[in-house]
Amino acid sequence: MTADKADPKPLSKVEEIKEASHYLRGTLAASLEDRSTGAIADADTNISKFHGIYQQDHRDQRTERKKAGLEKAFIFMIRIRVPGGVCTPEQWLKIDALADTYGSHTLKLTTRQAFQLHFITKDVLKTTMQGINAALMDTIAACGDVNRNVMCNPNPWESALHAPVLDDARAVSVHLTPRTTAYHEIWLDGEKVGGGEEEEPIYGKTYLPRKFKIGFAIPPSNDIDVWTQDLGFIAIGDGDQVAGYNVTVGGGLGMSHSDTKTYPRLADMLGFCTRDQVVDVAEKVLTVQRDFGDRTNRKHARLKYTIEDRGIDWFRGEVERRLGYKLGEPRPFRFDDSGDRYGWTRGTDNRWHYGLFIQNGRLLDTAESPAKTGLREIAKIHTGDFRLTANQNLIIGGVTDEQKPRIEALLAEYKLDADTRETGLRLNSMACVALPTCGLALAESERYLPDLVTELDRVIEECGLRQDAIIIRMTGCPNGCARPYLGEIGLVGKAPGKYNIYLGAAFDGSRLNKLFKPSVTSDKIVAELAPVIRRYATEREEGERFGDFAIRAGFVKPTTEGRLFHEDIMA
Ligand code: SRM
Ligand code: SF4
Repeated sequence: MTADKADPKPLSKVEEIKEASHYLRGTLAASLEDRSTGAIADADTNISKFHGIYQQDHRDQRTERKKAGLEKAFIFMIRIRVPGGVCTPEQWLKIDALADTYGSHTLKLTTRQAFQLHFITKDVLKTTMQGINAALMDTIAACGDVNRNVMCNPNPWESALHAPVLDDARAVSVHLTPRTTAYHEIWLDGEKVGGGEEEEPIYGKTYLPRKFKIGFAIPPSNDIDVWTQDLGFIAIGDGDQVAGYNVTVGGGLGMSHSDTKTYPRLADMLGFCTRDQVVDVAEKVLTVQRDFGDRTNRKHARLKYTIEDRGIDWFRGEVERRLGYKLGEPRPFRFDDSGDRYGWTRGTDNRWHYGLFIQNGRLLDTAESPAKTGLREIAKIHTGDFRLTANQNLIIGGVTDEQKPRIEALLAEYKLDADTRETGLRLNSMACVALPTCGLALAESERYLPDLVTELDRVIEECGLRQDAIIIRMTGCPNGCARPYLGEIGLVGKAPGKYNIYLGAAFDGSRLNKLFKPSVTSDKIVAELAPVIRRYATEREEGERFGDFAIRAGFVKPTTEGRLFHEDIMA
């Protein structure tokens, strides 16, 4: 399963590490035992990702520790898979307790509907993993060159469609979960399976060339940003039944500032499949990428490059050959937006659902809002479910008429009803983690965006745009974790205190934005954006979105293709 048999280039280093790892064992078990350092062995840092664990270090302490001759302050981030973002109140309580006992007393709700625990040290890594298992959750394949957490629109207002689509998302997730028993062996003291003889029927020994992402969208909501997924399924409803899915392939956002061959790309339409074909289609799309993805260059290894290089017609042909049947013609659908709905909505199942704004998905207790404690109190009495959204927010799902007043009282007591107070800009803001934990961050993101929004809100209020939803997204580097290239305003870190500003993405996630101003220092961002906001307030047409206006008014040129060329996005 090499990238291309005719390709003379050597395989990337990570390919060797995977091959030698005996189905993801590596020397992880020994690394955990080694008390001489807070780190694990270098090669194991690649393998641990497949187990949902990233080795990081506290970046705020780097310089100080270096001066003092100390090793870095090593910490681990654990990503907990939540297929479709749905978990039970019992699971919530257990994960919440783990964050307090072993983590940083915060929970991070991610842009892919998963939980992250930060600041876990090596000595308690295994205990924390066992705690996650006790919550009947796992972290396998939350990271690494495998299929990641499968996303699904948490759509509470069309519950008739949500239930079957969530079932399909879960079925795909289960089918594409690695079969290796290394996970159980290492973290749960499970029985050792001799010599790595087991098989990975779908992945093989070296898994995929790179990460692989799948999402299920339920129109009219495109909250999972289906066009950014390696593989997307757009549910096509037929009354209260799911007729099947339009299938999209080849989305992805990561790029590097320095590498002109990298770029964000929106997916192509592949065809239509029925519900009973969905798992098969997912497997075949994934195996084509397994066999043809570039294993020599990790910056060119995502499915988007395979499709860009070989063409969508070739790709469809290869998938259909493996399926043994042809995909159908895509069916009509419409997306209205890619954001979340806040407050109470009543589903078709007559249950109530509350959409809750959690700034940048960081759940913690602050003096103004003891949000983490508040949600714990809600979880103690809640009989429905929790649904993590793809915009780092949360839905308290399936609330009965009887319970609604109790939950309402807790929302007010713990000031969890921020959606009633904040501007449309803040409610549509999203930032990646970045500093101090992310090893790739070039600039602040999660710790900075809330303050920037406060500054921008002054202009927003002055222009009478308080209620207007404008999507603003920030990341600390160009990898795109908060999907900034789909922000009507996108800010991407270039260096400490410096950001590229992008404008012009579509509100429904169907068009990438374009570079507006390169390398703007933090103190100049508001001055650059204020004139655009002011003109939008006075010159917009009826119902015109900010991203569309930015193009019509000539601030940026439209992107006519799903793919962006490096010169469109880089200075
Ligand atoms: Fe991401 C790497 C955080 C969603 C593209 N991402 C990272 C790492 C693990 C840094 C690292 O490799 O050392 C970050 C950990 C930071 C920390 O301290 O927690 C990180 N990514 C995140 C999260 C937590 C951002 C958030 O604030 O919510 C999201 C976790 C999702 C999850 O639950 O699985 C997250 N990352 C995304 C997305 C958005 C999405 O998937 O919808 C993208 C863009 C879509 C895509 O994949 O193209 C994304 N992350 C990347 C990339 C660039 C990949 C590429 O193809 O170039 C990297 C770097 C890499 O893989 O080399 C990366
Ligand atoms: Fe880290 Fe960059 Fe992802 Fe932000 S976008 S979390 S800085 S890798």
